[in-house]
Amino acid sequence: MIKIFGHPASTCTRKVLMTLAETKTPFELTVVDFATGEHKKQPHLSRQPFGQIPAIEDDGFAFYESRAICRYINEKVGGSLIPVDLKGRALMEQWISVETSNFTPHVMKFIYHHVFQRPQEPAVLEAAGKGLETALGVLEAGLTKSPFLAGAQLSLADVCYMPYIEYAMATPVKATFAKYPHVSAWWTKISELPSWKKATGKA
Ligand SMILES: N[C@@H](CCC(=O)N[C@@H](CS)C(=O)NCC(=O)O)C(=O)O
Repeated sequence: MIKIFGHPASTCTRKVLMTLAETKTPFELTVVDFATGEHKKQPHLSRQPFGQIPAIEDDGFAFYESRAICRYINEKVGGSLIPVDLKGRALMEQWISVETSNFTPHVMKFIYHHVFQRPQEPAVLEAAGKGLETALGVLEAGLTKSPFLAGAQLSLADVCYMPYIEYAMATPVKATFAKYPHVSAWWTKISELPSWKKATGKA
């Protein structure tokens, strides 16, 4: 049985929970208690040396990094979240890199400020707002070409954005997302998936 060490409210854990739900993979979640700083102490530091979540252990094989964990799970169980064709895989990797480098650092500023009680300076939010608009414009253009980021089917590219958008929708940047019709339609479609409801504890 795959063991995940994480927290159900954590964005990075949710990518993994979504991958597990979508691939119908059995797992056991061990909650790492952020409130008591469990992530910064042993034994968690042996699982994740940066003191972050999530981490995984599968039959004695242990590693960390949410996106690597998602790829591993999908490949291990023969899931459909990694395109089989070379071009589809290239697009998936492109969009995951955009998420990591150009989307998440900006959207997280709003999530910290409005959801996780970590106030950000106005100048930081202003810069993040500009970066987010640029990223959303690029996503909008991509989603005019295909229903999902890497083509005709849901892939890990879509999964990697989901936890951040879920929280962003509870902040004032919901209005920014609404300016991008293809992004909005894509979010409506993927956030209604039963697997996402399961991953976020709504079902
Ligand atoms: N690159 C890592 C980032 C993990 C990460 O930032 N996790 C957050 C929770 S979503 C965390 O543990 N934050 C606590 C900290 O950084 O001290 C991954 O994708 O797994």
